[in-house]
Amino acid sequence: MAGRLNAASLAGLPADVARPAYDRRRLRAGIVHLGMGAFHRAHQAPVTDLALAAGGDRRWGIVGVSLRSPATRDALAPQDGLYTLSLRDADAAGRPREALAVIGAVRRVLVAAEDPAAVLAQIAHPDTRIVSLTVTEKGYCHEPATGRLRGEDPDIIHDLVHPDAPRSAIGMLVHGLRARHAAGRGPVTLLSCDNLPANGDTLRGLVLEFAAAVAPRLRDWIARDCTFPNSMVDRIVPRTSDDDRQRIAARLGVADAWPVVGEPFLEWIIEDRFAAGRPAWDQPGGARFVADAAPFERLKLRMVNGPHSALAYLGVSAGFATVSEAVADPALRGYLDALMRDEIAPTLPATPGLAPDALRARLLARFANPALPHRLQQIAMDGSQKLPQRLLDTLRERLRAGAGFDRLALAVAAWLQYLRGHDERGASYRIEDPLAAELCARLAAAGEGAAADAARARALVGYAPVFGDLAGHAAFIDAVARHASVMRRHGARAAAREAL
Ligand code: CS2
Repeated sequence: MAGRLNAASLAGLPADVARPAYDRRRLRAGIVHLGMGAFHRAHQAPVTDLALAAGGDRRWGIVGVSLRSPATRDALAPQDGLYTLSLRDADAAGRPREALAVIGAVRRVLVAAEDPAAVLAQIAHPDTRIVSLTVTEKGYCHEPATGRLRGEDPDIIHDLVHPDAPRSAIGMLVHGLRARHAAGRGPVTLLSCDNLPANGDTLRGLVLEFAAAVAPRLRDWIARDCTFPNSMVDRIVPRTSDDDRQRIAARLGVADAWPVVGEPFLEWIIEDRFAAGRPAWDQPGGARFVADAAPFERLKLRMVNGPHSALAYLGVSAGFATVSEAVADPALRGYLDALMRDEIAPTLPATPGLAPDALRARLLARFANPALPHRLQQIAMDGSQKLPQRLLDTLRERLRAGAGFDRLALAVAAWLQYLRGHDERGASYRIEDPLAAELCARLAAAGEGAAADAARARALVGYAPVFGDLAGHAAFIDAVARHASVMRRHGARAAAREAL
């Protein structure tokens, strides 16, 4: 490919590729975003593009921050921050189709590991009004079961004594706000866009806990003047593959080193509590501002992410690679539908305008999207950080109501099997999880084989950082052990059929 996507090649792109409908040169940098992964670039950045195109308010360009890797910066710098968003699904005949749009909202990308001072200065910059985050669940350095800061986290310990070179997102935020406060600049909004329960409140708790250890006056300023709206984010965004790069370059006629690929579906619900203004993100196809995001976020975590994780663990065990392959299996699909219908949906508030049956059908259709190879292993990673809000809160609510929880227990049993590190056919894989070492050591101590099913279930559920107060729940542990035994002997699909 001869050319490269950048400001100069933009005008020559094919007519069916959408592009920024505003003058990028006049953009100020009102948003600092920590975590420049594919999700941000396929979700908040395109919605910011809609807002920029809709009005004359040029304050809302994005300065992205990668905490560690320079890869995104290296890909986007030669492209003037431009990249392609590809939205893929299938037409009525099942043929893949793809809509391309070049996104212009990202001004530039900083790499914190190379130059932390530049990030702190950007947070303190007078133009900055919003600092948003997609750093994944584990990026909050909190204990999943309680939401409290993990004081023993090496990055947190480091950041308390190295205020000029923080490594963690929390350290970066607090030391950036310290510089901002010291310079007498106004407050900002801190906007979490990760799949955590009450993500804004959770972030606020962690930031204040860390700030209190830095300086009580700083803590008080943040608590009084900065805001932390809760938000719900939803769009399926698999990791970009080299196939994606090649296909997209062929359509653009120039190379794009890092396009992002997602489904057309998008939801973003944000509490309208901003300390220093916000973009008009509420464009058609964009975000919705609400007073209370809690019902939306509960619905999303339980009904989208819960089944996603359940399918990931069962699907990997059964030897499937992608979500669409796994959900095409009648046993897994039937189980997922029953899990949603009988055990998850009853814990949720009614959604105005969307019947529970329609919600389930929509979700299964999103998972079945044949044009979007979404690897199960991507979802399976970091289970210790995901299960509490995706499956265990639902389970607690079922227990409180004296209602059945057998299918939720199968999802936990599937995680237990997953943690063996190999599937039913013996193919092994790496377990990516910040708590993998502790979890695997506990399970290894419990043994393997027929006699160990109950001990392994007890060892897993007894792990308080993930399971909290569920640790001693005998009926739950029995159910997990029973399903794990079926999975071990007859496989994930048999276990799914039995749970129907
Ligand atoms: C997925 C989510 O990777 C995962 O754990 O469950 O990223 C999921 O695709 C999104 O939350 C959908 O909005």
